[in-house]
Amino acid sequence: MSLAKQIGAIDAQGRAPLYHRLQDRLRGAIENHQLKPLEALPPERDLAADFAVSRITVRKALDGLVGEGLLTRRQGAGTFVAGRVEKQFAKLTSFSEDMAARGRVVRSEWLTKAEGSVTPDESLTLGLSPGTRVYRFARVRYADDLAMALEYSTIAGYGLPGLDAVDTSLYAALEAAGNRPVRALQRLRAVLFSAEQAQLLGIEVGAPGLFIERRAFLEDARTVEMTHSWYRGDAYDFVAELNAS
Ligand code: 16G
Repeated sequence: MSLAKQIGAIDAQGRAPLYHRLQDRLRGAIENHQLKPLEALPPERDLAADFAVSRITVRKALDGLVGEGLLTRRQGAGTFVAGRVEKQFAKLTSFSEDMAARGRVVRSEWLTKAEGSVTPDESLTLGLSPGTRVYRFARVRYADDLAMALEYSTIAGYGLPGLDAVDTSLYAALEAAGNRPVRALQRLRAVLFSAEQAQLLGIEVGAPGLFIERRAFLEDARTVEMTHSWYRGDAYDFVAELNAS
């Protein structure tokens, strides 16, 4: 069955531009699960024929939904309904592991990859003496082609053999160096994205997000990592199991 038959044609009376009306129709179908998480959309030319619009109109509607985080594009595979990520809040996992577990392709855009001396703030958090060497990593983190989070990490100098040890995964590099954290403290709060952050994530200024601070420790209780993460609010559900005692 054609998608237009399944979810309804574009609102013919609407005054909004055509691509907007198509975007609204598809958004509605995603929200009421007529289009299910991870389901593939038909190719753009089929959608154009099906909804009797141009391919440019389809492209603009899909671009809008990719920007909203409701669709993702996978190179060579097409366009899919995004699955919100459910993240176990009580598990000490890495972004790369979380995404790989969902079959999503991880990539990072580097903003900073630098070596330096600990700042007074970092020295208090990491418990390092002034002047100690640290590594700083700032990244925009992507799953498939969707920007999911901004992360700013400071790693105690002893944790890594050097800057270049970190490729896509910080935790893989820490693990290879025998310094993967085994315990962490996290604090989370709701935020609205600033103009600069929104631009990096390709979302609207003032969109809701989750700010998470992580302090992670080694077996011997030394703090090895301090990370500030800003996760998109529309892409994540944090899930935790609670016990009565
Ligand atoms: C997660 C962690 C972050 C850690 C990163 C390592 C949260 C809120 N944050 O995003 O603290 O540095 O994973 O990921 O879970 P990587 O190994 O893929 O670089």
